[in-house]
Amino acid sequence: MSAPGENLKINGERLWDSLMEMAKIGPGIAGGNNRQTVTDEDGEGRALFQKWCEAAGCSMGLDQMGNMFARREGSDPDALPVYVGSHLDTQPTGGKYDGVLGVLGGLEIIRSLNDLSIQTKHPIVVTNWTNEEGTRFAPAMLSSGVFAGIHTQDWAYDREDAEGKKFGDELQRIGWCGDEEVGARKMHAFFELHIEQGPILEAEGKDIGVVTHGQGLSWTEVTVTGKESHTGSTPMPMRKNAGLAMARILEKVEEIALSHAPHAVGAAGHIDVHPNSRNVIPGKAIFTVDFRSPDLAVIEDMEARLRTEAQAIVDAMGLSVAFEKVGGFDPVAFDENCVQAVRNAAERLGYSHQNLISGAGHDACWINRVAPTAMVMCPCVDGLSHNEAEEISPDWAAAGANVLFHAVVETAEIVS
Ligand code: HGY
Ligand code: MN
Ligand code: MN
Repeated sequence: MSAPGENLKINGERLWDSLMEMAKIGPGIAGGNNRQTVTDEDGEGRALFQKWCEAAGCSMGLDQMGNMFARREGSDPDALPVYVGSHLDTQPTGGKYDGVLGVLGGLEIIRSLNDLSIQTKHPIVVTNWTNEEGTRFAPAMLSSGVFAGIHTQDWAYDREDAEGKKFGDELQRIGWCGDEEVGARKMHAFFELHIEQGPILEAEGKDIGVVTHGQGLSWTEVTVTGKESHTGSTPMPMRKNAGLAMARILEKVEEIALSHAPHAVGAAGHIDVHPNSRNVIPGKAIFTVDFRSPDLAVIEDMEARLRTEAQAIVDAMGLSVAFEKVGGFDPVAFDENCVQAVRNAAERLGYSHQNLISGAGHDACWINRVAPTAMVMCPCVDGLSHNEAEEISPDWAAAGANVLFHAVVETAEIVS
């Protein structure tokens, strides 16, 4: 298989312009983005992506979870395509690059192949996976999860947001529910470019992360029930304060994660107290505990200790607690051949690089179940992400896209 020459590069300026153009859709309030899944803004971003893909000569497929597939033909139409992509949906206070760099980096590969009149044997398909973030509709990576056979489509359609709207209804409402059966597509390989969302590459002075593994994730929704009462006239010993119980449980979450230092992490990002009134003792607290580790046994230990410790806390306070596992996946080892294609590309192009375990979850973690998969990462400033101040440099974006370009083209096999 002929490897692409080291002077084969993408057009970094065009990629950067496209990133900035997409960032105008669903703007945040502090310079980032709020383009949450299956909102009208998501629909606008999809339309812009489709317009760009069609201008680059691609045909667009759309499945019943709204996953988008922009196809560039290869010399052998029967060869399984090489897929490349990520997600266009963002957190409510998201950055401009999380997910988007991987989708538009894939489009930039198509544009560059067109510029250079290069044909590959395998078709290349650029993908936008619906609802990677899992912030409006849990869990994260919902649609790549259906594609990989992890979730049923009916279960996914029934997921509800905080206003009780269903995922399937919202997908229909924005007009991006396709006809294709989800998961029917077969892949020769899948590659995803993503910002690191952590501090390691920048701290180590490396341009590229060769992602060998992804850490596992566990989301447990905890519901603590106490008793609403007056914050002024209820004597302290008589209170059944669900908010206080939650605070004590979250202290334990921190303790449990730190007991597995340095790799395990734990926190609650989603927290609701009811009735959330200034002068009512919370009668209910609902929060989602997010545990992660590269080691499955550690995740299982943290999940078990959460339940034991939380039960002991509420028992001592005369309250009650319920648990629901609302998301999770085991640690992931990516395909060695695909990982080597990423490493070869970084070396050929002369980029500093190191092996990396992904701290965040990605669609690639599920697609790795159904196709040979690997990821390319570039640094982000201060390792900051899921924050509107998320930032990368144009050089980092170009480096990541160039490595992605070479890994994809080497795997898709240049024929002319
Ligand atoms: O939660 C995650 O790791 C991803 O950013 N959705
Ligand atoms: Mn992401
Ligand atoms: Mn994210």
